[in-house]
Amino acid sequence: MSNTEKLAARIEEHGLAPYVEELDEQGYTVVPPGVTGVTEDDVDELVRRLLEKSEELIGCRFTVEGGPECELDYGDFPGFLERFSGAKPSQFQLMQLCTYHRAFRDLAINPVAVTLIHHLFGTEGSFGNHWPARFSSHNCFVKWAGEGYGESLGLHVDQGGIPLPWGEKALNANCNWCLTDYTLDDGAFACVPGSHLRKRHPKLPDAAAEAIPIECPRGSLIAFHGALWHGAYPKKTPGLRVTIANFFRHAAISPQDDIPNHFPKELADDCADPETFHMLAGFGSPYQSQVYPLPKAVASSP
Ligand SMILES: O=C(O)CCC(=O)C(=O)O
Ligand SMILES: [Fe+2]
Repeated sequence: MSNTEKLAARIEEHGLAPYVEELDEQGYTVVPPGVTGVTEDDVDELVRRLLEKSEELIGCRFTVEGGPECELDYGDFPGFLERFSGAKPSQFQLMQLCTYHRAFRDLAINPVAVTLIHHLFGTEGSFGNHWPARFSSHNCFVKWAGEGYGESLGLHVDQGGIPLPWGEKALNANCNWCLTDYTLDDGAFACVPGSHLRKRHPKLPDAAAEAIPIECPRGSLIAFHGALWHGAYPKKTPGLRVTIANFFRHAAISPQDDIPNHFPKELADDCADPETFHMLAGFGSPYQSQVYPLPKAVASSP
C-alpha cells in the first residue's frame, strides 16, 4: 500500500473526513476528545504535571481555578507575541515537554493528531515509514488574566520563518491541545478562517478585525496549517488557560528544538508507539553518518 493509500485508510479508520475537509477549507479544525481518545483522566494528569513543573521552575504555586499565587517578574523580557502590541506578558511557555514524562510523549504521537498532520504535509516523496512530518518542538502555554497579546491578538503564521511564496501544503503545522475550556473570555485561540489560502503574513492591526474566537471544551484538539493567521484573545476570567502546543515541521524544514540530535533515545523508546516517535523525531537521517554502504573493490583495475 502506498503512503497516500495508508493515509486515506487512517482518515477512514478514525472517522476524520469532516476534520480533513475543514482543515483544507478553513486552515484549522477542532477535534473533540471523543474522537482523539484523550480522556478526562489524561487531561487531569497532563495539567497536574505541567503545574507541578511550573512551580518547580518558577517557585510559585499555580492552580487552574486560582491562577498564579504570587506576583511574577519578567525582568526585561517583552514577551514573544506580546511585542506586536506592547502588551505586558500574562503567560509563560514551558518547553521540551517530551522530556518531562511519557504522558507528553504519548500525546505527541496521538494517532488522530498525527494523521491530521500527515494530511497537512501531504505524502509526496514519502515511502515506507518515511513520511514528511517531523517534530519541531513540544511546548505549553500557561495564561492568566491580563492584556494577552493586546489589540493585535498576536496574529501570526507559524511558518513565518519560511520565505514566500508558500505552496499548497503546510511547511509547519500545529496541534494545540486545550487542557482547559476555551471561551472568548477565557482567552480562546483567535484565527482568521481560510487565511492559509492567502499564502502571506497578516497585516496588523487590520487582520485582527477579521479574527474569530475558537470556543471548545477542555480536551479538544485544534489542529492548524502553518500559514493560518492565528493568535489568542486576552484572558479576562480568573484562573488559568493551559494549552499544549505540539509543533510539527515538514522534513525539509529545521526543527525549533534539535530533537534529532538531542532527544534521549531511551525516552523515545518509552511511549505507546516507539517506531512512530522515532520517525517523527527524525532520528537516523542517512546523512548524519556514512549510513549507505559503499562498494568494495574486488580486484585492482588493469
Ligand atoms: O494560544 C496562544 O496563545 C497562541 C498559540 C500559538 O500561537 C501557537 O500554538 O502557535
Ligand atoms: Fe503560533
